[in-house]
Amino acid sequence: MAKNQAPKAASKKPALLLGLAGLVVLGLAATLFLAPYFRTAKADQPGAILQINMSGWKPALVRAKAGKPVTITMINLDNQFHTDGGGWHNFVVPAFDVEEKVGPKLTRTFSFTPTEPGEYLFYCDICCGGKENPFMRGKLIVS
Ligand SMILES: [Cu+2]
Repeated sequence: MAKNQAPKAASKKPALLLGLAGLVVLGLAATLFLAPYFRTAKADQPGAILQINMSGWKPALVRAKAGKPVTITMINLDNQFHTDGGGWHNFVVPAFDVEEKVGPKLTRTFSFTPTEPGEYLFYCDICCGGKENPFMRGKLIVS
């Protein structure tokens, strides 16, 4: 005598929609949070935005013109809890007497003027073996 009842599929719909909305919100939040970490400099601009952390420079290339100021923005992604260097990094170019430091989780912008065309090494010598560590090195191309 039992009546056939229609399955209660309709009642599951609101939960599914709520779940999807939650995923969309999480996706947006993640995108906003991560955006600065994927921002990189254009290769042809007279300067560079460089991210630095324990795994190295990104990008590890700076282009400049001889006799023209080049502006570097260093974004330090490391925090102060790194045992090696306390999360500090620096940007060193001995050829042009440049040595600029950036503290943990901070951004630092500075300029210098390369005087001679050529390819030069830049590096961080605060952490992780410094200049001897290939990850702490980058190339400065002056044309
Ligand atoms: Cu470093």
